[in-house]
Formats: sequence, C-alpha cells, structure tokens
Amino acid sequence: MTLLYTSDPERGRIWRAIFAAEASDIGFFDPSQPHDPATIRYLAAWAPSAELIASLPNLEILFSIGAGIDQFDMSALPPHVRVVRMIEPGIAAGMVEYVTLAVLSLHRNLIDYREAQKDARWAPIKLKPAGERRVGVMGLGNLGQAVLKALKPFGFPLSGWSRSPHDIEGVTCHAGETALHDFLATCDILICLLPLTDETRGILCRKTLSHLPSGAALINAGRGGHLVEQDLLSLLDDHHLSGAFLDVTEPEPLPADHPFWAHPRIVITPHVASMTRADSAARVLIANIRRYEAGEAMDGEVARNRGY
Ligand code: NDP
Ligand code: OXD
Repeated sequence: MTLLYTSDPERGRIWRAIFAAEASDIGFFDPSQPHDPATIRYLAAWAPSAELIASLPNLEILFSIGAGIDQFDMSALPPHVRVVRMIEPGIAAGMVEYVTLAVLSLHRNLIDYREAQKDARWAPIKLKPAGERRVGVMGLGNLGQAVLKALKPFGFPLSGWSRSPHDIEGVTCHAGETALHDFLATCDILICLLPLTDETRGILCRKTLSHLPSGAALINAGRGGHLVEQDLLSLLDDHHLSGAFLDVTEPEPLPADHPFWAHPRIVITPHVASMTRADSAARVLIANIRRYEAGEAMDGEVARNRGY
C-alpha cells in the first residue's frame, strides 16, 4: 500500500509524521523521494497534472486534499480510478465561522457602516430582528448542513435547496430545478455552498438572482464559476441586490484591475472561508484507506458521472 502526496510541504510534514506513527504499513511518499511509480495505488493531491496521472499505472484512488473536486481534470483520469473528496471537521468548522461572519455582517448592515465611516458619517440604521431576515443555503451537503445548524440559534428563518429532497429540522427544504425560483424568493441572504458541476456553473446569474427579494444579499463560498460576475455587478448597481461576500472568484487570484476589488458593496476574501486541517485530514485519509482495504464504503466518495 503506497500513497503519493503532492500538496503543500508544511501539511506534508504533518501527514508524514501521523502516517509514521499511526499507519506505518502505508508507504508515504512525496515526489522528491525516490519511488517506483508502479507501486503507487493512492494519490492525495489538489490538482494533479495529466502527466502525473499518466505516470501512475496502478493508481486506484485519487483523494482530494479539499472538499471540492472540480479542480481535477477528470478526462485525464482513467475511468476505473475512484475519486474521494475530503470530509473532515476542520473544513466544516472554518466554513461555519466564515458564513456566520458574513451573515451577521450583512444582517447588521456592516457594508453600510463601512461606507459611512469613510465619510465620517454617523448614520444608524433601524435594527431588523433576526426572525425577519430569511437566510437560504444552496447545497445541503456536509457544509450546507453544518452552516444551517450554526445559524439556527440566531433565529433567522432558514431554508435550503438541493438536488434531491432533504428533511432537516427547522429548515424549509426545497429540491430540484423546478423548486429553485420559489426557494430564491424566500432568501434575504443567499449562501452558495454548491459544488461546481456542469449543472451548477453560472447558476448565480441575472435570471436566478432576479428571483431574490429586492435588497437581498449574496454570500458565495462555493466556487467562482457559480457566479456570472457582470450580472452581479449590474444587479448591485440597479439596487436589486444590496451586497455580496465573495470568498471565491474565477480566476483566482482575482486580477488587480477587477471591478470587484473597488466595489463599495462587495467584500472579497481570498478563498479562505475554510482550509483543510492537516491533523484531522490525515486521520480521515487513513480511515478511508482502511475502509477501502476492508472492502467498505469510503467517506466522501464522489459519483464521477454526477460530478460531486
Ligand atoms: P457536498 O457534496 O456534501 O454537498 C453538495 C450539495 O450540493 C448537496 O446537497 C447536493 O444535493 C447539492 N447539489 C449538487 N448539485 C446540485 C444541483 N445541480 N442542484 C441542486 N443542488 C445540488 O459538498 P460540501 O458541502 O462538502 O462542499 C460544497 C462545496 O463547497 C465544495 O464542492 C466546494 O466547491 C466548496 N468549498 C469551498 C471552500 C472555501 O474555502 N470557499 C472550502 C470547502 C468547500 P444532494 O444533497 O441532493 O446531493
Ligand atoms: C476545498 C476548498 O474545496 O478549500 O476544500 O475550496
């Protein structure tokens, strides 16, 4: 059993130590170490090149270092290779913090106060109770559900939208394309936590965002490819939308001359909503390799034909 690890060296050092202490039967290599490519059965990577994939004739599983797998070039991956995304508590904890920060900032008018401060303007805005601010999450997976659970105690009316039906206590759940417009009509704050697939690329566009109530705000922590940038700019400029928190853009990094940087109603963060935590992720990976070796289902295995 041999794993090749090709992501950042700092995490690699932590992983190597955990593998040595807790799973010494699994060989742990990085590309700088001499190794026979034919012995590699598992690859842990963020965006492996087609050349690297082609050089591993006995690859069985590609493990993503992160929650997303849209960065993989699936056309370079032989059909029998299984793909597993990362589900570990550090990613969910980071996302919960980021989305809570963004929802509370929007709910408490932080964008307006940031603007007022620039002009030394003392301009209080009447408080709106949380019970009157409807929050909706696109994507009811691992992260969407963690975020909804964290938002519940504030008292926001909560809703969610996913591909297949879900039943989550305290959340009005909608499913499928035909339910999208009804869902959007109930979101004063819309949070995107979808994976990027052929079906979801460009989903945050004028056609869909126009169904949000007037004055609604957007939080995109999914992928930059979900958003049609020009549509967001024109909906903000028309005052149909009141603000946006964007953690993800396309491309990344966002070019220095991009209009998002200077827009007074947009808050940009550089894809930092959450980060894979090295220690917990190493243990999740070891557990998944053990499950696979035992013929059991792996946590986070992706349906390759579905794209997530
Ligand atoms: P999951 O796979 O657990 O959940 C995905 C959810 O999206 C599911 O509820 C799924 O529906 C829903 N979905 C997928 N396709 C559609 C569709 N066509 N229409 C409606 N709903 C759809 O993913 P995670 O929660 O773990 O992660 C979500 C995404 O968050 C990642 O793919 C990544 O892009 C992003 N991310 C961003 C980070 C950041 O730092 N900004 C960090 C980590 C992740 P169903 O339940 O019916 O299958
Ligand atoms: C991830 C990410 O997918 O950091 O984990 O975006």
